[in-house]
Amino acid sequence: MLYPEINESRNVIDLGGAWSFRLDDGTHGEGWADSAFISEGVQVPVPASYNDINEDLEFRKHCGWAYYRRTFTIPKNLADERLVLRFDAVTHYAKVYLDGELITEHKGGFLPFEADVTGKLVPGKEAELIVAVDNRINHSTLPMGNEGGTAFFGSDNADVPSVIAAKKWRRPVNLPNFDFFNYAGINRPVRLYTTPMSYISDVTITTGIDGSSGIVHYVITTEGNGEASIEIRDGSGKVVTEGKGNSGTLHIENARLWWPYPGEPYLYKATVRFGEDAYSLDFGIRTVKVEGTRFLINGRPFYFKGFGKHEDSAIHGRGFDFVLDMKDISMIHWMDANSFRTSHYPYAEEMYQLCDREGIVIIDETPAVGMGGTTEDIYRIGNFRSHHEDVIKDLIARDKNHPSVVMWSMGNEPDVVTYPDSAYDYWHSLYEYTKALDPDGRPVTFVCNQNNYERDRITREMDVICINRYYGWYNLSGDMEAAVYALNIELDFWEKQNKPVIMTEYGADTLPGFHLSSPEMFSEEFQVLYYDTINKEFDKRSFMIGEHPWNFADFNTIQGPMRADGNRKGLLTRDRRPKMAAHYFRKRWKEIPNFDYK
Ligand code: BDP
Repeated sequence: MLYPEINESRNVIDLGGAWSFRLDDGTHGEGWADSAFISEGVQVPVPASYNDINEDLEFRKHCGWAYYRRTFTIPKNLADERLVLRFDAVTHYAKVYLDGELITEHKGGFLPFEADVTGKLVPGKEAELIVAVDNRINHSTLPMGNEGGTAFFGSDNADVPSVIAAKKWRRPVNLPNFDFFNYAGINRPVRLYTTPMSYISDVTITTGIDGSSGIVHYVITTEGNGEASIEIRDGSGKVVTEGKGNSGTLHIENARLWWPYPGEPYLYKATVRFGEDAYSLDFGIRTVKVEGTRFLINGRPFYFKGFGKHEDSAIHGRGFDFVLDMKDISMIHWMDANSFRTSHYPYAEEMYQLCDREGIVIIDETPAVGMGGTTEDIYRIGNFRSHHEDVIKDLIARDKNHPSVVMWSMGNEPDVVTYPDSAYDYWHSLYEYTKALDPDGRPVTFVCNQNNYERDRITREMDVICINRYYGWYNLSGDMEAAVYALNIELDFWEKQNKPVIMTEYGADTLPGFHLSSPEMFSEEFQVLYYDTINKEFDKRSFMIGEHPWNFADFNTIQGPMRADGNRKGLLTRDRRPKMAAHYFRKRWKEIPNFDYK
């Protein structure tokens, strides 16, 4: 799906701002949209999560539908244009009403969807837009919520009659089976864009390298009548090659490649035309390949220095925050990191555009997190397979052209139940499905939790083995000697698989300003000791091709006895101030080059 663009043939109207908003009061039920009821509510900003905008506790703990409303009039001079309403992300389920008519609905809170409203939205006449949003999570949603009242943290599942009774008695609550706050609402921009009536609906660009030439394969998908063409310019605006027709292969002599920073992340601009329509996109020439225990970018072995991240900030929640994204890029450069994983859902498209330009490598993850949370086999009882496939399809359709995206992650940490045939069949077939979809043939992985790696049959089948391990934190807590002993036993196992391994999560909760001369858990000194001890082991193993500490920054999560003011494993605080460990990594990563380290 193309990102909305303003250019010679297209217009974009931003529908952000203050919208009327009301939480469902439980009496109206699904999909109900009543202008008067919503208008009596409060004003909230779009885009943003609604949870931290208002002091009423209901905003934070709401479970169910909420309604947004605004009116607008588009200019009369758009009368001959095709009009499309685009929602970049509504979390988690959306029903959209234009002048009372349900025009589209969408499941999944982290990917865009659109509705063609040509003929429905009359230029010059006021229109009413209502968006009903459902934040409920369960065994059919991604991310997944627990059913049956199971809490993520704590010993809430104990066999205590009064607790069991209270769980049945209480109002419905969302019980995420994942460790980040279930921020909801219209989290990313809402825009109306125009195209001519005959238009470009998609562009796919993949690249290769042949000696000093860059090879560019393109496919232009169109609707209506016209001739398709493409023109490629270099950074100075000079046309370097062009082609005619809906698909083809072009060559760029002496091509400049896209390299991760501090290499040059060189971008070319492709301008595609079809009839009256035009669309431009930046792309990079680069290749990605796994060979033995190496991850090759442009044929050279790359070492991942970076983080698991979140889209999370004070007040905005998970709402699109461009200022924060830019700050994060700056902090990534400051720490000499070169990559991150979009744990645990696809991020806003603007972040990928920034990473293309800034030379930051992305492992792009779906929202398949929290799969489990039941003593039963989730693959047999859950109803999520087709949704998972849709999400992968839409993710690749959205992000396929970004040079920064080098690998797909199908999901994070399904519960330990990765051993039975049902789990194997699920992930194995999903891996093949994902592989077949990507025109760029990127490696595919899924991220495995701390489990019985000997019994696990899925992780070892991935192109890159991605493991989250908390030796010294959740187990062998505080005992770094024992943690390293255990880690090495496991690394010996992975060494035999002859595949590249990335530690996609490891970390320790740390309270900034809490100092100890003899490092114990939660102190800044312990966080440094923890990382320093473990990193020394990675350095000894050539198949360990990346380290992604968990997490880039502290983040908000569900309340519970294991979390005080969120998850505190950040190298940075939530407002992006460095803890001691950030300085530690900054020093370490300065010494580790992007390429040929291993
Ligand atoms: C991992 C999860 C991550 C959590 C982290 C933690 O992948 O989402 O935040 O543990 O507990 O298992 O800090």
